[in-house]
Amino acid sequence: MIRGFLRRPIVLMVVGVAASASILASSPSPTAHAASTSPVKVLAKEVNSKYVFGPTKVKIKVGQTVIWKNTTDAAHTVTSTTAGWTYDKKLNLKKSLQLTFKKAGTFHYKCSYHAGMVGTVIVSH
Ligand SMILES: [Cu+2]
Repeated sequence: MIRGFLRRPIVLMVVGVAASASILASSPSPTAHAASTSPVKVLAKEVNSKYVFGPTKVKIKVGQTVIWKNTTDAAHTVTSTTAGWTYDKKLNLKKSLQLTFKKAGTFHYKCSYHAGMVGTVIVSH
């Protein structure tokens, strides 16, 4: 009588552990991987009365995102100057753009409004 009463909760516990183990096995990428793909920020900013992107050059991994944030009092663009990469977006006042790079390569861009306002994203595996 007492043995039969005890057996049931133990069986339920084993089933519970097996179920949670299979959930863990099918869950997506671990924390370490997520950290390496966190977004990188590039600011549109004013330095010595000139608008610039800073950092001018960023290095990221495939699948990582670049966020351009406009901290200036003017509108800008992020416009590709690289063959095979079509990108031309307006970066309005106080706004951000974000783009996830899915291919390795070197991607140069400029602001269409301000000569010399350029940047580069280097994407590697
Ligand atoms: Cu600009």
